[in-house]
Amino acid sequence: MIPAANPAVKDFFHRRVVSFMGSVRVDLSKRKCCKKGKLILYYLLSEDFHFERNIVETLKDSNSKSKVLSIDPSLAYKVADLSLAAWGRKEMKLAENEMPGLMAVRQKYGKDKPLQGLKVMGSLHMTIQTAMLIETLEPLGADVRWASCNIFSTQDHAAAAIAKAGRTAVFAWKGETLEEYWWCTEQALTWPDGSGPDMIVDDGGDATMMVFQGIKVEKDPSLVEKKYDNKEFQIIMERLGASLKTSNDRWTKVAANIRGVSEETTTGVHRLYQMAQDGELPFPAINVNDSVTKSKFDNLYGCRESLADGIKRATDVMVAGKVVVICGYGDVGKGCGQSMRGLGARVLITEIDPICALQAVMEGYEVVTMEDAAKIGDIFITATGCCDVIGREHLEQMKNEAIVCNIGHFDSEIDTNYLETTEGCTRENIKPQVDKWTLKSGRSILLLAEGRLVNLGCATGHPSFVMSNSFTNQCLAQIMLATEQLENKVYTLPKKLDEEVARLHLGRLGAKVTKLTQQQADYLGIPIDGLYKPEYYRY
Ligand code: NAD
Ligand code: 9W4
Repeated sequence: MIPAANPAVKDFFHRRVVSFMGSVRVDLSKRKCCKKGKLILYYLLSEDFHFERNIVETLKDSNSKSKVLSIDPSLAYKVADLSLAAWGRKEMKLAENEMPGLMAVRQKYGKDKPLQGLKVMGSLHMTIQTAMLIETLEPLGADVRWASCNIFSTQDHAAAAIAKAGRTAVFAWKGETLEEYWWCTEQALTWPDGSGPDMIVDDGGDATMMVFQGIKVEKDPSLVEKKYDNKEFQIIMERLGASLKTSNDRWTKVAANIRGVSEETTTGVHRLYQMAQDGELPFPAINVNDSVTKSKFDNLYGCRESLADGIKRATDVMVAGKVVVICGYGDVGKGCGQSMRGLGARVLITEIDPICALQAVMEGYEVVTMEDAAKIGDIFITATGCCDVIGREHLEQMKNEAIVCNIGHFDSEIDTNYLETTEGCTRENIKPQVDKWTLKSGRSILLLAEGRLVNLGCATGHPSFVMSNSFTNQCLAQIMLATEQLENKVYTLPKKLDEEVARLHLGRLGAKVTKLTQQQADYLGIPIDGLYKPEYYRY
């Protein structure tokens, strides 16, 4: 047995076994002892062993070679490395000061416990900030299970802290395969008694999609026999096929029990409206994305901070005095512009929309085309949500060692395909997420995060304060789902709650909001305690 009193030894075994996880699987399934057998045996006897138990049994379909990782509802967690829990916990402690909205929710609703007895499943990036969200839902009474919504986005120390606390079941690690990802999602959707959640916190719509497709498959089992071009969809269908073998109404029952979902992002919200339009929304949904206190923080204030964070961590470049070209002047572009200008850059903007272009000019930026900007920029940032914004012709014209990155959602803004497929373009990896590409021009550029989101690839995304705003909206949405009878429609959070979220964050910043007198309220024709603006007001 590994001596419990010696954490260093325990940690050593822990790390070794985690790094041998692949071979552990093989050896256990063959019941054979390998070279590493002794080491593994020690570990199996230690108190921290939870990883491999029951995880990787395969359900072999007699008609196909597909493998489906089987579900174990009794499993408490699967994370990369439980020994990271103390680090995760320390970061969560620090986040308390920066997430005043969540702390206020704990205080305000902790006594009444509006989520008492309700099962909440989360499919949302398993980060430190999300760990803070989980630990806000818990004292409100929720029984929580969690998975990440992206195979790369888990912070393993955050997942470990949640696993170690032992209240919420968590299935998430950085670098999941797609098969593992969907296993994690189903694990989080399956309570130990086999039942599903009462409510879902979704980011991108994957948890909702699993339930939705589950119902579809139960209505039309032939769907699981088909072969799908989309690899990920094929994996989901194989999972649902396996589920269908044990029950032909599991997901229909799960959906019937769900009071609703609160959705975090544009993509997920889009999917929900689509389902609603087709008359197929299986339960009520709350669009958290479009709360002002979510979207402004995510797009404008969040990117204003995390863009510079990403560029600096990747390159250590001095921004002052440089020519920074920002493509797109929506909320994200506006934040990026402020950030770069704040550091002393000369900022140029490209835009297609005359209104946004005029806004940029009114802010004192130069508005130019990429054709003109390509030759003079030192740093290029795409923030359009569009495709082919920086093309091969622009890349070839750039100054030597120009920095090129994207902060928009999709990696289609920069023509990285040109770099990867053109003879004469060569890549030198400087460090993770930083590549020096030498082009046909003979000059080089520095491409960050392979053209994917630079603030997430090269840094840790938005600061906790930003996420506190988003996640406070999530908590209020969950309370709304728990306490109100809603129809199968997509709702936005009432503006009153948006105002409440803002109010909950003001105290931490030492701000004092002026209270209207009755006379002033009458004059403006609004109540003293809000709403302060009409629905159509653009903040
Ligand atoms: P937005 O629609 O408000 O702004 C995009 C702007 O780009 C618009 O003004 C549009 O006119 C302009 N545009 C479109 N095509 C263009 C082109 N070819 N050339 C120049 N300008 C063009 O959107 P937003 O809220 O600013 O978000 C922009 C992108 O950033 C989206 O993909 C969004 O999902 C993403 N986003 C990323 C993060 C992050 O953390 N990285 C956070 C929020 C949003
Ligand atoms: N993160 C992420 C991190 C690394 C990463 C393939 C290898 C989004 C929102 C929040 O997506 C997120 N590495 C990738 S993709 C990828 C994605 N790859 C791609 O090649 C590298 C993500 C929300 N958020 C914050 O912004 C701060 N706290 C939060 O919870 C988190 C992560």
